[in-house]
Amino acid sequence: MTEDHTHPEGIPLPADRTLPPGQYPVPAPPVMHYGPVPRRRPERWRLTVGGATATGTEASFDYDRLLELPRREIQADLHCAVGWSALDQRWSGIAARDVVELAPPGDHVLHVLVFAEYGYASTVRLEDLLSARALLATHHDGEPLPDERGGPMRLVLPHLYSWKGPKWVRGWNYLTEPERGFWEERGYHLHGDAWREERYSYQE
Ligand SMILES: Nc1nc2c(c(=O)[nH]1)N[C@H]1C(S)=C(S)[C@@H](COP(=O)(O)O)O[C@H]1N2
Ligand SMILES: [Mo]
Repeated sequence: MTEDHTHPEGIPLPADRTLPPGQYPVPAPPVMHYGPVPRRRPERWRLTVGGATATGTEASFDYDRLLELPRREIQADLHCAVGWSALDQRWSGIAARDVVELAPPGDHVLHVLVFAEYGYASTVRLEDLLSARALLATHHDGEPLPDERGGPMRLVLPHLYSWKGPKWVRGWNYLTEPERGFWEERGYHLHGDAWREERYSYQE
């Protein structure tokens, strides 16, 4: 399956690359999301971290505050659970774990519910949010994130299927019990590791 060059949108996979099981390579990631593209309102935008925080209070950051954090850049393949993978996407932004450090979780938190505009949300393990390559991206391929790609900020979690990374991200809540997000409620996997092919909830 990793060498499915027969898919109509597929391209040949370079010989030195591997993809997660059941994925086929595409030349570029198609814009894909549920619902409309939200209007950009940078002056009102905030990232809010709540739920079971260490302090018991919610923290909220405006865009300029977050941009004071060290900038990071990653190159990563984007794996959509419908089967396509787009190789070598370049993202830059800030590390999710730098924000976790500013607004840490309380005890017994193993998951977060990451939320975006219009009620989209995804369930993510705290350890995945803390991984070195988990990025709150503001730029894609050197350009500020276009609106349809999730501007001003989107979460990128390279080893998970891309539904786990909300575009138009607005924050997360720390959870002591896992709560299901938009796709997790609709039959998709709570963890969603692409390399383990954790697509569907029946595999849990
Ligand atoms: N807010 C929001 N983020 C989202 C989605 C969505 O519906 N809403 N879809 C996810 C899915 S399923 C995929 S494959 C990627 C697609 O990213 P792209 O449009 O940059 O290719 O966005 C993810 N993030
Ligand atoms: Mo997707």
